Amino acid sequence: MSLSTGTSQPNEGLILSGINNIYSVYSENSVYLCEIKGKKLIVLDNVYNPLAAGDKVKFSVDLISNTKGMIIERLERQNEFSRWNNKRNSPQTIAANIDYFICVSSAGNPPFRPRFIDRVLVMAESGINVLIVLNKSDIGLDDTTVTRMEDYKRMGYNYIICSAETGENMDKLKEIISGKISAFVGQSGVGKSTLLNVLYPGHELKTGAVSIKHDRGRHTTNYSKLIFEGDGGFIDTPGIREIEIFGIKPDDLGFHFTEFLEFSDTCRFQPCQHNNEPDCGVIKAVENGLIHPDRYESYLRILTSLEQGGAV
Ligand SMILES: Nc1nc2c(ncn2[C@@H]2O[C@H](COP(=O)(O)OP(=O)(O)OP(=O)(O)O)[C@@H](O)[C@H]2O)c(=O)[nH]1
Ligand SMILES: [Mg+2]
Ligand SMILES: [Zn+2]
Repeated sequence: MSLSTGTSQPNEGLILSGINNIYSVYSENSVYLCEIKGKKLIVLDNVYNPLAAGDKVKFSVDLISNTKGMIIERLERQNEFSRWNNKRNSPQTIAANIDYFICVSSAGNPPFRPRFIDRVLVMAESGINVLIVLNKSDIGLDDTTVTRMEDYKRMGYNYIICSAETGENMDKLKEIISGKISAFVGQSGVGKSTLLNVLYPGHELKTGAVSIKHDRGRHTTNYSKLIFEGDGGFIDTPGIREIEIFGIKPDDLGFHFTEFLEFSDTCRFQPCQHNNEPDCGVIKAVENGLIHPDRYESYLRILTSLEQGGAV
């Protein structure tokens, strides 16, 4: 047998983070800095940044340094949360193989944006548990915000209203995610890193004032990072301005709005895009106050983008 390659037999590892195509790969209590062999993983043609925090990979260790390696293959994902990256014109996976997707929003500063949550819910695969977190409750909640959260609950999504600042309901959040791998995702400034610093002290994740970030369009957290904690772990991610939807046919979009389902059966046309069609059960439900008009507006906006964008 030849040992001339200078690398180990392939090991299995877990991607903790990736910056400029250098990935931190965790395996058996060590972390290796790895590149992708040949710059492109065969199964993942045309995908910008084909690896995300939480991905499982096969990699070989460079036997001379014993700290570096080459990623050979990405192993099958149990689930993933991805969006379309307009700048790169390609899908971008934000986190993979997660138990809980924590969609973080804030009661204010930056303003509560249910449309962002709607887009997250459309993109979240059925295999992912989504928890909606409304942070910064100490700022004060208006009635419409609370109503929206109750509306999500009726659709089958759980939510927690909390404050990293005062500690309100932080114990409940901790209870839900402990022992699990969770990914904290949301707009910049909603408090993802601050929440994680309260939930898991000791990692000193960087946090930053909202106003400066808004002015400069910068994010305090600048790359996704998986950190182990007890039997689980968490992924802190950089703020995202928008979730661009992709991979859904316009005819199927209605199936991703769970509260539409009980009404879409009665649409005269099947399939129905619930847009201009006569005798549409969904439009009737909106008119009768059974579907929130803002959810329907989210639906129409995404439908338009799917029809125009071609990112399907
Ligand atoms: N009033 C109030 N402010 C909070 C709360 N949680 C976080 N903040 C503040 O909000 C600002 C942004 O917090 P970060 O944790 O940096 O936000 P982030 O979501 O991680 O932002 P990015 O890393 O840019 O995506 C900081 O000034 C925090 O102190 C809260 O519960 N209440
Ligand atoms: Mg952050
Ligand atoms: Zn319809």
